[in-house]
Amino acid sequence: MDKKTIFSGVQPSGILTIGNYLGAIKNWGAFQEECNCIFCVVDQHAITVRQVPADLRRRTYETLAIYIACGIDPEKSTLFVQSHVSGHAELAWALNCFTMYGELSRMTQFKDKSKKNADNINAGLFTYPVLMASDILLYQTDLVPVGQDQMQHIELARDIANRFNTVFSPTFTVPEGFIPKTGARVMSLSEPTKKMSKSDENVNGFVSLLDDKDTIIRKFKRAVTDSDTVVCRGDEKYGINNLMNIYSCFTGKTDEEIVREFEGKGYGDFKLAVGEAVADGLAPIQAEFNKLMADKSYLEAIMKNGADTANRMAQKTLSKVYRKLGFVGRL
Ligand code: AQP
Repeated sequence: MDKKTIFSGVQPSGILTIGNYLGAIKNWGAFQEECNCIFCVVDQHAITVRQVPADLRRRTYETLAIYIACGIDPEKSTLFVQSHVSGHAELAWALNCFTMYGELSRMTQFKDKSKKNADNINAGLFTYPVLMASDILLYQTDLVPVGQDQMQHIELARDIANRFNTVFSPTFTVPEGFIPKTGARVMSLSEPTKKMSKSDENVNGFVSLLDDKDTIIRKFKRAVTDSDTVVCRGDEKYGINNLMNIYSCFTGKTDEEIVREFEGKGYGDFKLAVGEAVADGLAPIQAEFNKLMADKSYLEAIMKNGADTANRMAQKTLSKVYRKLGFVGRL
């Protein structure tokens, strides 16, 4: 049987958070042995929001180093930078013509980001899901491991693929989303009804994968909770529910075990324990990250090899699409 193809990516729009880690990257490694894995640093998505060019460049390297530090093996997976493979933008143009204005208007992320960036509601922000569909469909992807917030975009990618396949003939594999059981939606520490985001202006809302131990513990100590004192889940206990999810992801403990562990103790003890578990969990990733960042030429060799491999796969799909659309092939 053919190996399944897995595709996913993260925008280098900030330093990656434990949300990006638990919702996405942490789950990618498990596919490497059995599947054809393609992981991309999606820099073209990042410019839908204004970026400082030097920061974007640095974060592109950092994001690639984080992928590897989190266990993605460049010998087993294809790792590359989106803007190095022109097929993403090219397919996006074609797929724009198979995506409806109404569909894009319903995207929750577009609505949220339009509110956050009211002075820059550009067309790229609106058509972002089409570029994402292109990322996925270009590689005939079977499975896309992402956090909960991206499921709406995956649904749209499926609709676009089905539409194109129906208008012409089967061209694209129709992808499925893969959401982890825990960690699919890590919430902000300062506003626990809102998802944790790397571009949050409030740095206390997120824990970055590169935060040092003191910073991590301080951020958890300040985490917004409720006025109850018992460590257990509750419908309105958004902050504690979130901390229990994070603690469970980093320690592997069940809810029952967590409740038992903190019986008779207060929120203060719990927050400290969560901070310590996260800091300990991130320490080996940070050590590996620092080593990788000291060897830029190694990262560049991975980017180059990855782009060559990805480009070969991308061109196959793109030429199929162009032929079906009726474009005269380049002579
Ligand atoms: N809070 C989260 N909990 C679980 N998963 C999350 N992801 C993002 N936030 C959480 C998952 O991380 C992957 C990469 O996301 P992205 O960078 O492509 O875009 P995003 O979803 O918009 O992530 P951010 O951190 O919120 O970025 P900014 O601030 O730039 O918009 C995806 O799989 C996503 O589901």
